[in-house]
Amino acid sequence: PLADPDPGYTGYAELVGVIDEVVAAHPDIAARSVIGRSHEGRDLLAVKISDNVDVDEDQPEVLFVHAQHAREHLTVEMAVHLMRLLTDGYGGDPRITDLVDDREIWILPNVNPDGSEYDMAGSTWRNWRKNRQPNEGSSSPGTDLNRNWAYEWGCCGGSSGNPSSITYRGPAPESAPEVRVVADFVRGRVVGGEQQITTAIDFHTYSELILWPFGHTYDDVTNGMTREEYDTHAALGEHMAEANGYTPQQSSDLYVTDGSINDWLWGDQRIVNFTYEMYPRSAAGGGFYPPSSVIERETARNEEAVLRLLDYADCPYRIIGEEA
Ligand code: 0X9
Ligand code: ZN
Repeated sequence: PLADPDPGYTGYAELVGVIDEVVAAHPDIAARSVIGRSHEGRDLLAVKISDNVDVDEDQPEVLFVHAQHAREHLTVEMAVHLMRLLTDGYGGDPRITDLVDDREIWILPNVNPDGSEYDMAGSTWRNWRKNRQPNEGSSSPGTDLNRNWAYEWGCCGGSSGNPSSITYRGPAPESAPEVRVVADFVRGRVVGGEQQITTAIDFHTYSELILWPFGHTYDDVTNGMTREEYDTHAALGEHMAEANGYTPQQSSDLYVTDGSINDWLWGDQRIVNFTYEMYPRSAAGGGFYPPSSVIERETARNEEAVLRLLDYADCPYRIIGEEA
């Protein structure tokens, strides 16, 4: 049986409090905005971290997405850790200072708050993955947000058309309000015809993996990805994995998925991007519910890997020796 909800994990109200505290303590480099609302009406928040935070400067932008899957609570802790690392480190740590000065960093600390709250609200964890949107003609609620993105949606046997499945793709791409809001946010970062976000990580648990697109096909080179583009993802994935000890691989090597954020961010928006599957490596380490005593260690573990991505965000292709 699953253990009781562990009060060491950050619920939605507490998360909003942490965000407000970070922004209040560092108003010159941290700002929050409401980018939309969840199905149940919770604010979907974005935290921007950069110097001159209230100005849209012409700097490479980096996106971090957390908690598409409700029960993967360690990913919310990862967002909290990154907010604190990048703000507390500013002015003292020269590497962090330079990256905050020269990048615009977007952290979406919980894109599925309805699901996370539901997962935490009982006397035991509920093992919930999807959002909490009702499904017409079914008593099973919820869409798997990471099967609802509008690139090759439902193409390839990597999602389910059955509302009771944990990988239900929804009735149409972007039918989940949470996906629509985040997709609109990302599309909104196209300025002067150019997508400002160059690189991204979508945080999940568990298995200790760094995954890159595509998930809908086993092929590495496709109509949507050249050899150079594939090699860039692989090299950057391996460079980050060297720092955190995760296993780097193409996402379809895990299993085929369609409608994932990874495939959309690359296939539709040309953002070099990765899925991190955080701690633990296997179910024996606690699966989706490791004790909160591991939070500090397992979020700090990704600091160097994240800083490497921020570093390469000016031109990810330079990791394979290409200019553009
Ligand atoms: O199935 C998923 O959505 C992810 N695994 S999880 O256990 N966190 O649910 C893996 C997604 C990897 N595939 C792609 N990103 N395409
Ligand atoms: Zn997940």
